[in-house]
Amino acid sequence: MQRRHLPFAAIALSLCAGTAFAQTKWDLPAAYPATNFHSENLIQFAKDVEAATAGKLKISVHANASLFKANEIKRAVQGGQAQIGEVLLVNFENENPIFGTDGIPFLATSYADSKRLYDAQKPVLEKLLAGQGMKLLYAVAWPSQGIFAKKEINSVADLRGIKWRAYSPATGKIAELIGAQPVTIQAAELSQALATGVIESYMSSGSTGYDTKTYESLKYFYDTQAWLPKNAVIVNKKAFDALDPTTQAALTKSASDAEARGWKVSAEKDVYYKKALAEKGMKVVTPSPKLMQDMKQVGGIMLSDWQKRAGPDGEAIIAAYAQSDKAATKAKK
Ligand code: PCA
Repeated sequence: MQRRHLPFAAIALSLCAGTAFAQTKWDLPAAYPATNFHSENLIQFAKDVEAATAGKLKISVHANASLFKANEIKRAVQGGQAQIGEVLLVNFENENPIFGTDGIPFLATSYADSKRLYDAQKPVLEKLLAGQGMKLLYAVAWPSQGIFAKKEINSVADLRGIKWRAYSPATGKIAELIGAQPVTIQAAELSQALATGVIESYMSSGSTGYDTKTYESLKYFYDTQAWLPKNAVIVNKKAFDALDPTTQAALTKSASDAEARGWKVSAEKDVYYKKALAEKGMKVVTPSPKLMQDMKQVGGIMLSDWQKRAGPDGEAIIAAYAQSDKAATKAKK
């Protein structure tokens, strides 16, 4: 008679598991070190989600490109190998120029402007990601991008021929325009590339300069404040849709909290890391007018090139951004 009873027991167990104990586990690959402020924010986000869902949704953060490399994370989320992930949007500009909106030099150089640019970009970005079976949960800007260099630089001519680390199509394009030699290296491999002399210069934030101990290899940081690229946390649409509405709401609420917290921390860290780099012996320099003029010229070329590639969607973003600038200026008066 045992054989007749067993199935009932199995059904009872699975019913039980299906209600009170159902836990969904998600993996969240990320590309930056666990101590980076984006990663710390992700960990707080995961904690918030777990608390808000009473343990129903558990997100494990895999920092430092330990699960997928920076450039593989987006595809992993799209294909469902990871349910959720953090990507550097500008890394995907070759796929669609819209991803590169926040990598155009001197289009948005402050946190306030970057936030407005994000607001302008968001509807297009959401549509683009939706078409790829994904959903944007939140995005946070990196601190502004400056130039790390081995030697003193007074104009872009001083960068000619040097080995230049690129992390995105746009940072590779800058190298091309200034006559440097681009080598694409993601943050997880940057320390090694610096230590072995594979690269002599690059543009990034003080945050990455600090994370990678750039001060051990390069002496200068030119604070050009050229742009603020964003990390975005994206989720696979099917994985999201499989959650019950309460869990979905808890996830999006925690995401919007993480976004607000992230932008605030980023701005604080922008100041903190420049000081920290100086304390580690780096020269944190205000660029010469000539260097700024040269870099802005590069930015101008890149903006018009981007506008050509980005078409009507790009136009809509630039128009919305300009419109919000007028509104912001008016509000100040
Ligand atoms: N750090 C990342 C991207 C932008 C930034 O500030 C990096 O250098 O890879």
